[in-house]
Amino acid sequence: MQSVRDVTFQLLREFGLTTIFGNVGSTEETFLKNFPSDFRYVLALQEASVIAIADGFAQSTGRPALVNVHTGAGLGNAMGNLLTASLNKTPLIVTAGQQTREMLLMEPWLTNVDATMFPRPWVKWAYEPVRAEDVPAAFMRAIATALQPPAGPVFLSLPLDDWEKPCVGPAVVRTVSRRIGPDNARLAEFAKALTEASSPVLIYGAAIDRGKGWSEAIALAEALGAPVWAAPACERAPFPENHPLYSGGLPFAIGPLSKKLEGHDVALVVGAPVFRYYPHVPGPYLPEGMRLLHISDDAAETARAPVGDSLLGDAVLSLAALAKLLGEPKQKTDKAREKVTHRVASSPSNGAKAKNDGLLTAEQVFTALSEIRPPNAILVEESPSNLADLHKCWPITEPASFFTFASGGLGWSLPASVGIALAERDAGRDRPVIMIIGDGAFQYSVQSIWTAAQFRLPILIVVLRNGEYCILKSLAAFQETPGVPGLDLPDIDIVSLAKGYGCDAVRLDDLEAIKRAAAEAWTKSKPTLLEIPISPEVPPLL
Ligand SMILES: Cc1ncc(C[n+]2csc(CCOP(=O)(O)OP(=O)(O)O)c2C)c(N)n1
Ligand SMILES: [Mg+2]
Repeated sequence: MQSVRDVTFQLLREFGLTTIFGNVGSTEETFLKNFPSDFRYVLALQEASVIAIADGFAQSTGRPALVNVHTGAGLGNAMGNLLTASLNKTPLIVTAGQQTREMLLMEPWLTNVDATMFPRPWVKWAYEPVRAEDVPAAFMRAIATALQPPAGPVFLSLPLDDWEKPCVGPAVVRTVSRRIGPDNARLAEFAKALTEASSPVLIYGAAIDRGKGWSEAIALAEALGAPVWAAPACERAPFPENHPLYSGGLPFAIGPLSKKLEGHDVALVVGAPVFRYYPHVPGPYLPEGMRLLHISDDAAETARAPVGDSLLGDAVLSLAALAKLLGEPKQKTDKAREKVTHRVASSPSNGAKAKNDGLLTAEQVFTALSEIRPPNAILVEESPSNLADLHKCWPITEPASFFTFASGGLGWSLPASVGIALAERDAGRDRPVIMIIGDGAFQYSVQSIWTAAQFRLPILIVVLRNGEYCILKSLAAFQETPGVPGLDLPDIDIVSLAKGYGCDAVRLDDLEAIKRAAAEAWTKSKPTLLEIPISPEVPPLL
């Protein structure tokens, strides 16, 4: 007779879930016992890193990823990045060990009390099997749930004494659809509204890049001749940023966003929330007289939109179907193109430093790095106060080349870059990965660079050291809250931290040296960190 472990591992093989991202404890050792040689264990030293490495890996492979953390405490450490994975719509099968069933009633050490409540509301489904022999089928249901739209994390709590129990195999293997087709009648209404619009505008979201839909997104934009904005705080780039119809990223505040859409009568949002706002800047949601159409496969997202009419459906299927309904490109292409606000081309770096304090600015650093970046480089970002400069200096021109977090919770991007680099290597693509991060953000999941070093991943990590939580100073000015403590970060030796975890690391304040070090980083078989002191100047928030 097979064991629960045998049947479960066989099911995992069927789904290619042979990499387990984890941090182990006694409640997980029974699951990992005699770890099969065709499986790979990716150890991260803290669970925030475990989840985000898995998230980056899943996004990069386009497939679900399997996570194993240590009962309640490990899940607790994982929660911030679990929230982010949920908003990123990443299918993660998150598992944690549970104490022995026989002792659960009296709650010994390591009991995950109310295990299925703990990860909510950031998982689509949480379950602790009622019987040991239900474990394999629970995995099957977890995989199906994580993959079905909207994709997202699920959680299984697995008592440590289940794995040796007898189990009848093999587990039933099922497949599920990952895309919901749009309703044709509703789609025809949307197409009519777009055709009749005198000046339509498109707002594209991360679901387009997740669904590998750049060509469909371009085809619709060109068929309409409409300008394209990236949705506010978009976690992936949905459209080539060097395309003549690209207008930039929308601001994440109510009033300023609606101002940007002025002059248009119909807006179509595809694959993003309406809208991802952050600071409260009052104003109308939309300019006077505008009709908003919204396409998403997430019914919660379409339900909570404050304005507009929605269509439930996969972003890319809907784009393709709409382009078909619209037919040949319209004459107004040229007119619409004239309206597109072309972004300022970044000026080449000249080696000069900012005048005021002798330190480089983030913009100078980004411009210099952009000059030497390979065209297929992947940019992973978590640099709050410098994001606008980064987008300006570093247009994304290829799909799946920009990743950041959909949540606002720091500590995701550094470990995510590790998962992305691992997936790149697995796939034999080996696209160079550059990770740009603030000195504050770097600290949240810093342990993940050890995993990068252990797996010999040649990630270039650029830490912009302004010695502060700059964006929070901008917010304090914006919110008129002077005197907030805890916004300065003196005395952190980032180079030593990186070396301590096994990375190459150096502090540089000269643009030519930065370019040389960056170009060299991608030729190595280990991560390289550049600590770059930058001006602590605090820019306005919006
Ligand atoms: C988990 C988490 N804790 C705290 C915050 C609040 N927060 C937002 S931005 C920020 C500072 C980021 O500092 P840094 O990375 O140095 O970037 P800078 O603003 O200096 O560019 C903090 C602490 C957060 N977003 N997420
Ligand atoms: Mg900082």
